[in-house]
Amino acid sequence: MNNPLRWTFLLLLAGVAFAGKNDRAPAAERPRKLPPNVVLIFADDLGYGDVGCYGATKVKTPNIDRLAKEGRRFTDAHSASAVCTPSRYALLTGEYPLRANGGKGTWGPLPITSGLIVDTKTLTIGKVFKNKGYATACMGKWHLGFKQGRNDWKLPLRPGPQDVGFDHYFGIPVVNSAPPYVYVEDDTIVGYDPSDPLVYGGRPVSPTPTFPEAASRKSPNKFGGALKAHRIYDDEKTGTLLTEKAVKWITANKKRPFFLYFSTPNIHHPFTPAPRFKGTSQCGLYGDFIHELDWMVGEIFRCLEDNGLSDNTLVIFTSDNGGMLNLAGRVAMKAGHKINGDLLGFKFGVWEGGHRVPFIARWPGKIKAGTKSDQLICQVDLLATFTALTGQDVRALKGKDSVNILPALVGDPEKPLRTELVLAPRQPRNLAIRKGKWMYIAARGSGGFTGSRPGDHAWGGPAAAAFAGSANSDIENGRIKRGAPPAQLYDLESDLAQTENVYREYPEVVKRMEALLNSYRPKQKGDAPQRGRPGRKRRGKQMAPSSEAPRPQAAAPPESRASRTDTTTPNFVVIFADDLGYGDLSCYGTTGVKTPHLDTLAAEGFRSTDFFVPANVCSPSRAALLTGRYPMRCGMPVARNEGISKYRHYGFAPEEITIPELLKTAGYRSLMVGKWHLGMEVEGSHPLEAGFDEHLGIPSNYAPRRGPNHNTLYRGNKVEARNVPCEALTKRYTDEVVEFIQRQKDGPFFIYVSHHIVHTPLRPRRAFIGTSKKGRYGDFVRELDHSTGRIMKAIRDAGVDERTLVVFTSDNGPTGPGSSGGLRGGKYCTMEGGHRVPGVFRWPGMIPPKQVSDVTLTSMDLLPLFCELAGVKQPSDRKIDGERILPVLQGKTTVTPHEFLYYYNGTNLQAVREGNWKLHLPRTPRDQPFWSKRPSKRKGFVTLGQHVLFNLRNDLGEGRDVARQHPEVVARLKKQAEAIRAELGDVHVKGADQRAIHLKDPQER
Ligand SMILES: [Ca+2]
Ligand SMILES: [Ca+2]
Repeated sequence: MNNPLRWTFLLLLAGVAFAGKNDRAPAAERPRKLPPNVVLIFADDLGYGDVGCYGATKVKTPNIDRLAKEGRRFTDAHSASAVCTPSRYALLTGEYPLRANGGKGTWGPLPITSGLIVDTKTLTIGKVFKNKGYATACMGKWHLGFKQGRNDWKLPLRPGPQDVGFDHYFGIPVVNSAPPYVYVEDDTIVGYDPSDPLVYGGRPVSPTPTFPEAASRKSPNKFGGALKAHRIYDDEKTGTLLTEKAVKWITANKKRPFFLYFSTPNIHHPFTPAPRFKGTSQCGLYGDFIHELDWMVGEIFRCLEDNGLSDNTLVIFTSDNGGMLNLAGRVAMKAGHKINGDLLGFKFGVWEGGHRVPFIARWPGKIKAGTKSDQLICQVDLLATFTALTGQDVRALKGKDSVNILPALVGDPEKPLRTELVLAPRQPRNLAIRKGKWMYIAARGSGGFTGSRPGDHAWGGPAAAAFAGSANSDIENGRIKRGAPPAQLYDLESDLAQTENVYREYPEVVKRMEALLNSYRPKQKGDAPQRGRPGRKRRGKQMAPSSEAPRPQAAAPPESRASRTDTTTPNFVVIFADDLGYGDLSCYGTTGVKTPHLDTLAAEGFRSTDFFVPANVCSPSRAALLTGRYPMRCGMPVARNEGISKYRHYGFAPEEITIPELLKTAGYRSLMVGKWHLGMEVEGSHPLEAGFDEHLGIPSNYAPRRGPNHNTLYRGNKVEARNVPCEALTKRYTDEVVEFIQRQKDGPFFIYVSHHIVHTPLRPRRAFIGTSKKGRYGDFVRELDHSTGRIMKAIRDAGVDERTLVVFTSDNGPTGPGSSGGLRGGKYCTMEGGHRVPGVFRWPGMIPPKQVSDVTLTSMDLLPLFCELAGVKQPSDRKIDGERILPVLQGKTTVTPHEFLYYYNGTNLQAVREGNWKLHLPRTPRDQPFWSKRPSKRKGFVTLGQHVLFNLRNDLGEGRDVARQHPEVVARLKKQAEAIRAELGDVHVKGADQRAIHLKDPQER
């Protein structure tokens, strides 16, 4: 097979015009040579204007420029996506990223725990070379996952690079800005010690170098253990180490044809060049990191020369996507460095700056030195190109989007090699297509970063255009104009900087481009989610499905959303009150307080009279809402107390998957404002680490005993203001929400407003004092109502009323002056007063108005509901306790999807409910959490010697024990209690599906 004659023959067969006019080497000599080696240098986030031969003046890149001087520079080369993972997927597989994941596509950066997303059976660039007996290696950043399904980081890390075409791998397994901060070699962790495994979510997290803010973001570690491996990992040594490894590998393989995929972490944030490069550029760390990259290129080149390989090696230099306007990027731009040249936009976005990248090829004697090509090419083409280069039949490639561009490397074809090119941003709906001079983008904006403030790490999109000196006819004052065309068309021949959206001038072109783009989109099955999908199981009778029954089919994948019209892509707003009782709003019957805005919300939508929260105190209720899981399941069954040191490590488990994390996969932007109470200062538990893109709030309750930061307002990780009066908070939060809605009206967005109202201290703003007949408590509720009115007005003003689902509820029952609406008990107990709260849903046109419903729903149902409506698949690797409630909200069924409800007081299982039956279980004060050990009026049963059964149908106040009349019900629910105790645990029982609680004696203070 490796007969060189055959190789040459096949090469000619593949149509490669090897010997250009200036190639003096007689063809007859060539068979004596080895096939060419290939070194692919793949930079990270290196923009179109980031190197000297593409116009940079504030950095010096002599080695990269030399490649151009001795080779060919392309001006219209693209990464297939503006995002790392999908771009790499396309490079390796020769397939558009929208084909990944069995047609669901890959759009964003791959999560830390993702399995390998390259099918081990598919042809990759590595396999193309291996087929021809090449030695192959990947050195550097991988970011395509390891292992099958989910990566638990247990060794060996297979399948991995070695299963998709690389004999050898060394490098950074995910990305230099995200954990684990260890090196991986082949399928093992460098410095791995079996007695100290690497544990995702392990506490304490293992140390890793940190850098000043100027280096831009490096995410906190999320792994514990593997201390030695963590010690070996050093950001500032990575560039040097990778280069040494590459040089060593080339030298060892110089006798064979070889392929090196050298995937540098430069210049992805954090910007951590070796100290010797610091201060060497004229544009800060950003430029210094480019200098290190240039040095790396020079070292590889020198190694080729030293080994006599430089003539017979094709070197390709390119980048996985455009430049990013992170802090270092901004500093560089201010110093006069144009990271993406004159192109519009940045990394993640589909404007040219996001994916038009440097692309240089050097191959002495084959590629004419010092030339330039304007051919439209893409990295997805390297698969076919390498296939042709190695004399294999390009026509045999099946299911690939790769075009052989070898003719554009070694010759000057007159005709374009590519007739069209699909280009992907972060947001599926902004998918774009290039054909000739036309670039069509299927939605408004760039579909990339949406950071709107110059201080945002991910500043980008319209908001950052002016800063980069760009102008665009759709943008006004940093936003997409009202009335801008719904999609974009650019003539890149006359307007490479994309200043003018000519969508309205060329309707025929738009139509043609749209049709062409749609031909690439995954085929649609089913219709808009609210009408249900084929394959979804309808629930039968109420009691039929057990908790083991198959869960409803997951909703359609995100990309199907992309092709829906905007009106069916809802925004989600969750307004979450604190300690607000079932009877505290006028629409739920309160007296002495008027809540007209909330009453309108209910009247215009769906009001639940049986809305269950699975906790009777703050933190667990919040964890359950965000994860769709019982607090015991997600490891957060009791409230945090920031003022007590034992809660130091007790936070929101990073392993949990949250609503904003899921919605992010469908292009949602999420805001959290208000009280977090899930451990803002615990590693991995901050709102930004739980998936929110933006955050403004205080850590927990507004109470001096909650520590010195109880009145510190944070924006993300930064202090926004200290010593903020409680009275000011609600207005501040509401202002933030209103501003966010205005800014994000092009959506989709998710807002979680977590009020302090009506938790103590009862301190409404002055304007509300005396506005109710229930003192400060009622006045505070009035302020909550007023805030809700402002949010609803902002939604209307933004024109998104008909595509916004608003949910209002509370985290647990009332204290002191609050009203449980006739229910027994309140906060801190498992009577209905502790767990049944207001629940209101409003979405004009989708949820019929004036509905009052007693169908049991829970706060855990929000995650499945939002996933379904956003077209996002629910996590399938874990139990989600929330159920599908859309048919209930739409009045199509009155059957609850919940067979049983479980009432925990902290870690103590105290009651089980089935339909109207509620069985209270025996307990002692020792079982109780500290807040319920002593009897008081609203604490329900502190001690219970035997089972007590209530029928809520006619005894909602839980007053008449009917256990003796219904022994069969008692027996059934006792059995169910045992089953759930085994699954979720109890005070002295560790459940089979219970996450470890990072807290000693959780029931004790
Ligand atoms: Ca990148
Ligand atoms: Ca609360």
